[in-house]
Amino acid sequence: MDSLDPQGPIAKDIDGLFRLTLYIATAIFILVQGGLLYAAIRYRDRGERTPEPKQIEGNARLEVIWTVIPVLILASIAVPTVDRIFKYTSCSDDALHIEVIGHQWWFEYAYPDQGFTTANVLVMPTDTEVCLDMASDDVIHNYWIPKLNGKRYLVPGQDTLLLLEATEPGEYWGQCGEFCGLSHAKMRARVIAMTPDDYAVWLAEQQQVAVMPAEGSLEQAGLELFLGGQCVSCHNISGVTAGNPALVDGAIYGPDLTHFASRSVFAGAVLDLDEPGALEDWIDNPPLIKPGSFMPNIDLTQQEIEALAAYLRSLD
Ligand code: HEC
Ligand SMILES: [Cu+2]
Repeated sequence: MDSLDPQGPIAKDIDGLFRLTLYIATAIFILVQGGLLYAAIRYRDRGERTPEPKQIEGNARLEVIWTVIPVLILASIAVPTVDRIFKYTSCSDDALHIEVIGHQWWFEYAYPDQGFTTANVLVMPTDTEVCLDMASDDVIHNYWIPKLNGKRYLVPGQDTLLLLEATEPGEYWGQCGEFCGLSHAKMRARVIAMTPDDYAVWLAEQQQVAVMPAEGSLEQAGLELFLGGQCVSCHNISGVTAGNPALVDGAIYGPDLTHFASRSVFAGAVLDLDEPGALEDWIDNPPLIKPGSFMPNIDLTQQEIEALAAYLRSLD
């Protein structure tokens, strides 16, 4: 998460603005401090030998000069800044649209043209302008992927947008940039940029319904627990659950789990799916891992947890 290591054209453009300002400020610093040092040494008090300085009162030409120069300096920063502000507050017509919905404490991503929803990991193609249509389901959040662009607020009742573009395939880390409650620090984001070909494969996979476990397997037992218990009232699994809680107005719901195991990280991108026991610990007691989590501790037995985890791991 390093905004001084910009990746992609938007972040590099903004970084150019930062550097322009930094260079101008550095030049002014050297000039002003140099002048100050020069005056302090050249005109220091030499006791008896100090000549009486020339007394000056008012100088119209000097005053015009030291007003005009700062105006020009500020204008040289303001003009490109205002230009970028407008440039990055609207998307071009052929941009790829992805919706970002902020929740306490995870980011949901909807791909409206393909009709599926995912969470925590935003997948996008490289060399494509991606337009994030952002909203919040509860309080104010802030979407920030430092290597790809600056921050932008997610505000309840308001639509905001943020542009992302990556040139290199890879992982880019992010973090909610606005204090949003107890587990704000554990509300992270992961962006994965793929080549357009890989992205097309990923899209096709995400549009499939969930795989069904084999009859009599541990995964099958997990699926039954999932459908028979509370899980189903908050999570959608396409092809498995009857309704999608995200579509019920005002409902508290969790991430779509249809392709849960295709994501490297979960629970607000703070837990690693490859980490042994991480998923089991999460199912066992979510508020212990993320204070205040809206996924409750359901008091499951170790056996139930293992079956549920096995089932969730099969959802790739
Ligand atoms: C009251 C609603 C609710 C219930 C019931 C519930 N969950 Fe959740 N679940 C959530 C919320 C909210 C999150 C997101 C928590 C966070 O990241 O802060 C979540 C996150 C998860 C995640 C992580 C998903 C991801 O991609 O980040 C898994 C896995 C999960 N739940 C499984 C289950 C299982 C299994 C059950 C049943 C034993 C269950 N949940 C019951 C609300 C619920
Ligand atoms: Cu937040």
